[in-house]
Amino acid sequence: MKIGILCYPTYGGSGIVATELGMSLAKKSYEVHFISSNLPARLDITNPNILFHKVNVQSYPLFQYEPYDIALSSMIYRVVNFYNLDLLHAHYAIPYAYAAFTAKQMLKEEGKDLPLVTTLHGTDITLVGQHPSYKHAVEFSINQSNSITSVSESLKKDTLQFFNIKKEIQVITNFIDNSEFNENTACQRLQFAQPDEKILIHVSNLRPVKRVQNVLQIFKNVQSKIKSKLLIIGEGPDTEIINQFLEEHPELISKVRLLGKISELYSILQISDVFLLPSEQESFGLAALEAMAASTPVISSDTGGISEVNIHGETGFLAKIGDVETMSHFAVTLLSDENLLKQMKINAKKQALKFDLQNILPEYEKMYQKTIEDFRGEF
Ligand code: GMT
Repeated sequence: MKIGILCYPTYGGSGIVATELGMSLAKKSYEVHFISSNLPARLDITNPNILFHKVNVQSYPLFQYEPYDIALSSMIYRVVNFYNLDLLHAHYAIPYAYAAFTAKQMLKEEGKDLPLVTTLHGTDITLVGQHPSYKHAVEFSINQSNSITSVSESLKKDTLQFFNIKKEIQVITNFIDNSEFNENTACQRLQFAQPDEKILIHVSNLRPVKRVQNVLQIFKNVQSKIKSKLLIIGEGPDTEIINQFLEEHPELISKVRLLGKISELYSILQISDVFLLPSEQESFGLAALEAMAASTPVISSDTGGISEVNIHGETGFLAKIGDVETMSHFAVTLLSDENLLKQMKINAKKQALKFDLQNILPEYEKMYQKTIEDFRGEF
């Protein structure tokens, strides 16, 4: 089967899911074509079944904004024509599902067509997709998809509530390859903390929706009771909030380390004691699942689909969005009780195994097969 994957190349969750999915399919001999503005961050291009097609946006002095969506649909059209793809899979409705629909219209003019799968990832529905500037186009392109998948029950519910969707939405959750985590992949704990210190960690693209200020406040409370370090991995618009916080609290400068975008994410998660995810919104929380796969319990806000992954009192704790005091209390409780911490680490790993790639990949494969069969049956 030849699949075209349309996704963001950056470190956001939708791009990561799309990339990991495509790479896993390629290992099973699918021919996978990535179409994106840049090489996706985690894409291993050395697999001969993976091809990458860069969308080239041609600038012109007249253009106030670069017409990425037009260049994208032209590239989709070309790739489908050149390689005879069987199916397109758009990750994130804006602009991928919309551009795929346009490409399909162009192909139809030549008597060609192929089915489109759209996976809804979160902010395309809960945040940006609801803006009046995008809402109608998002709703339209979702409805034009042959199959729609959502990464959690919660996101499915939100989609049906916010949009007039005429098709069934299938939930296929985020997944993790647990085989990438073992004792040999962990880095040296001493690189980041003294033996008597605990490690708190936050990983995100530091957008406002991640509420990094809450991460810092929680850490400030925790470190006043428990010797600890905070590691922050990622880059984004709210990096300055961290610098400002450290300016206001210089005593914490030596305790907080901002590591930026790094490729050793999994090895650092493995030496961490607790993962903080106080997001405003999280359709699933792939970052929490990655932490759990590294046996790291999660303290998160109770929003969106996080409670489908992080089980309160078992794999970590959940509290209301912005309830820094309760989250700090949970962190102190967990980090000061070695037995509880040990048990939650075991539980977190068990939970991550439920979302293992081996369980979720067949769901995607079955959905592709059915989508193609239904599509061909219509002709
Ligand atoms: O979380 C982000 O800011 C990135 C965003 C994306 O679409 O790139 O992630 C969303 O998709 C992930 C993969 O499906 C989910 O695990 C994240 O929960 C979701 N983020 C939000 O809903 C805020």
